[in-house]
Amino acid sequence: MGLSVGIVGLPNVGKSTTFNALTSARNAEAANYPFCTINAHSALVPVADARLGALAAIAKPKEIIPALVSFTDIAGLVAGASKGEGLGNQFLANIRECAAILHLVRCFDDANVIHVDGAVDPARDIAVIDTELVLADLQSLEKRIERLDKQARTDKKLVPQLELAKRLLAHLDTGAPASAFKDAASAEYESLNQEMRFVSGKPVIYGANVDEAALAEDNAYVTALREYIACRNPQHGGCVVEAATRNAGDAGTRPVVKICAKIEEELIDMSAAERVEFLESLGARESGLDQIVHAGYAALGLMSYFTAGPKEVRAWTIERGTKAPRAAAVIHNDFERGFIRAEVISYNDYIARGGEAGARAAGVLRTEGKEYVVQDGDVMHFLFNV
Ligand SMILES: Nc1nc2c(ncn2[C@@H]2O[C@H](COP(=O)(O)OP(=O)(O)OP(=O)(O)O)[C@@H](O)[C@H]2O)c(=O)[nH]1
Ligand SMILES: [Mg+2]
Repeated sequence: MGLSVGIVGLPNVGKSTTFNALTSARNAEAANYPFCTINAHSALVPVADARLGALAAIAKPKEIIPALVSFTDIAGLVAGASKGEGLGNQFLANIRECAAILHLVRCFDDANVIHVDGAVDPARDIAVIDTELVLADLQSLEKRIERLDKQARTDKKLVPQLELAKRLLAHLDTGAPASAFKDAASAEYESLNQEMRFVSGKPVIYGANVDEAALAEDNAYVTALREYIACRNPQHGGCVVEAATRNAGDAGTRPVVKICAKIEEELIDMSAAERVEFLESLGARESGLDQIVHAGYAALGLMSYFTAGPKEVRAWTIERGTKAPRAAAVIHNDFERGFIRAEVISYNDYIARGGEAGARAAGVLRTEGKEYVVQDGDVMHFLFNV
């Protein structure tokens, strides 16, 4: 498990530039013409977590292994992409594989950078992409319903799923994303989504790609983007979802992260600390990457626990609410199967007591069983049978 983020948006809005900046490697060609990215490029990015350094100062491990987030630079979409316009449908498979979407929106002026629709207009641009994602899901769902319809005639167990699929089809038909579907939390939806991987069902983080000046203070484009997302600007058909029927994760609650891709790309050769300092001098609170990773963790309900010893100090990513045996499976499947118990020290106790021995002596090392819900920052040691 872990966080995988696909960077989605219109052509030429700065997706590859952002990808390069995020992954600190120029492995995606960034160039000033639309459709410069044809194949998806992916890269793993370590998640900055100051707690790892603090744990390592005590455990003195040979290695520090951070959690990793994978980013995928996806080809630009245009209106009609779901029907084969532009680079057409090939983008879909790349989006399906990702857990979350970073929807990058152009929020900068630059006469030298072509906009596929002639002018910068965040609300219109977002609507184009969102519509394509919904249309793509509509198409694949229609086909699935045809098959389900036939199967359900002989296998009555499939009837609830067929009914849910039909309700979802009607919902998508209004232009609303699958993430705003009112039954999105049901078991039938989960199972259908596991198979179909609805592209409009994924959590979205909006990345406003701005110029330097707008890092400190929103420019008019960022304001327009925020208004559109808050659904105060129905001019572009944005208010497809009634406020009362919104679920967490849909348009009303999607986070906005401001990044200046071009600057961050220029900072690639700086150390992480120098980069943050430079960005702070421009009025940004954290680097674009850190903001995106944090927003992604929050959107997907992810958190980290740690293992700490002389060999390594390592962060492991799990969903909030995960019980100890499942959390152990992230390290190794055998750990879940043969789970006996876990020794747990909360992060603050580990630091305050100077490590495991101190925590044990102070009585703050706890023994927890199968029902223990792992907490963010827990330092875990699993005992298991093979
Ligand atoms: N002024 C300015 N230019 C930018 C910024 N971000 C990207 N650009 C430029 O915009 C052009 C397109 O950037 P890319 O990163 O290739 O865009 P893309 O979204 O990957 O485009 P496709 O792959 O064609 O979909 C390049 O010339 C970038 O240098 C920015 O924040 N400010
Ligand atoms: Mg590109």
